[in-house]
Amino acid sequence: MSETLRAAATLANPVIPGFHPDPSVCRVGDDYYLVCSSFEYFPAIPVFHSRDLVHWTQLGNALDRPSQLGLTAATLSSGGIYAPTLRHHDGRFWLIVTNVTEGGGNVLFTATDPAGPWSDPVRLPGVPGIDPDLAWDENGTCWCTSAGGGQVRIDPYTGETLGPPRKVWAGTSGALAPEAPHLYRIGAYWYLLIAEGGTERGHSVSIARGRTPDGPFEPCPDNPVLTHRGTHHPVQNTGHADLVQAPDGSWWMVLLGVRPRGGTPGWHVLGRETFLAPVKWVDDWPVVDEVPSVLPVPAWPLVPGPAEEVRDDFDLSELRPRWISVRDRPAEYCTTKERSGHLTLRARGDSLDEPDVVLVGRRQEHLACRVRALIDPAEGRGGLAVRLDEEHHYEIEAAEGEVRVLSRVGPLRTVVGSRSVPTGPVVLRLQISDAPDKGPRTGPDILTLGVEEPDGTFTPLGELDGRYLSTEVAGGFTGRVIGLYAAAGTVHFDWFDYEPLVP
Ligand code: 6LW
Repeated sequence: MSETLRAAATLANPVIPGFHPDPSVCRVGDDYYLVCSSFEYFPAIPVFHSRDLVHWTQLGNALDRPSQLGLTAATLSSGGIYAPTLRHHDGRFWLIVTNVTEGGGNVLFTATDPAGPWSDPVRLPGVPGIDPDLAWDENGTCWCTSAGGGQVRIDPYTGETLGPPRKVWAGTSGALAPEAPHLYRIGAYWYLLIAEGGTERGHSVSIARGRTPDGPFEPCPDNPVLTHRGTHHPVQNTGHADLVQAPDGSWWMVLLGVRPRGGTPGWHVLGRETFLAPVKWVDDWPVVDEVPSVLPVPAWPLVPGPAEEVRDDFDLSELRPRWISVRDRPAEYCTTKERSGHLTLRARGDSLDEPDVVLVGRRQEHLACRVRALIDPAEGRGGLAVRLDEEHHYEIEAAEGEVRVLSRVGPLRTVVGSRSVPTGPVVLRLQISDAPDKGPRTGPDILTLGVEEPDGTFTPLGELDGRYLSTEVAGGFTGRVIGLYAAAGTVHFDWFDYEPLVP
């Protein structure tokens, strides 16, 4: 790649690719921090850091102790932890989320270091709704505004509500799902930013302003201030935004969007991703032209973080922050301490269909990629999986002497291919590439699963259509997660490679 191309690639939008929806951002000095929703996955709420708004490095996960959240088997896919707001106030970071699992509700956490540790939860039983926001006025009063819940003053230290919630603004025109509120004091006004139209193709961002934090709010005459609905733009479903000002005074919006591909109706497979867009102000209203596919070079120096290594050798005592599991990750089922330099997984359920599957995965963040893993199945059965949810996953599974490619799509479970292999460790491989053109019926991508021979050549055992692991087929709010799992007994993984490819 030429230097020019490499420079352009580094400014590609999304700034945080893969299943990273509902971004919320704040700045402290020259540092930006950003969090996303995590749904049924544990640890929950990934926390990112950036010095330039373009390059983001994951610092950790805010909710990394089971005592902070209750993701039990009652939390099905796309349940769990929704739509955080991250703010910095009074010398600390404040994070508020909704746990939609029964008994959860809106909960608040604090930290002095966003990398953690984060506090135990402060519950907010008096705050109804989802997508809670936090804003402090000049008197230090904390306002909590939520979708479907209205607005209420709270004591953020105790979780007590001060008075009953009030409805403040229902959006511009009776559009579907006014949600994701964020309240800001900017100049002479209080602004209430929301998403409208639902998180699908009709998604949009609207804004209203008033003189006080509780309104009354006057809608922007140009609402929605951002939407890509009904356009050919490769980024769709744009909405659920948050605003941040750079130290040079410029304004930026982080938001979620998706990249549907293939024929009609288009399928997105990486979930809702985090994009960045420049914001101008005209007549004290924000103007966002569109979400650029390649970002304009900002006025400040770019600060790329460390390049992500292809291989994880499982040589650290703790798993890196990108690794997530379904609902929980007890040490007796998942450890790097049992066999040195290996990830050891012990099965609970007997397949990825089970709510208590033992899976350690990472988000698929690139449209095309090659993934490899070395498994020792001598004491059990397990493998390499691509998971959208309990009912939509593909996997290559190894047991002593045999490997099989399995597919679960809705109610159908199929053994796609199998073959015998010599006993001992085996390299499993997954390749994801663009689908061949079939006109309007072209799918988004093809997933090829198979084994590597001792001489390194690849033997595919199944070539599967990627549309069945897309949100348009499976539904829900998440995206693909690629990972290692155990389905019987104990399996050991020596390493895991994830290599982005040019599609
Ligand atoms: C979230 C809502 C939304 O609560 O999707 O796109 C929901 N916006 O604001 C789940 O992420």
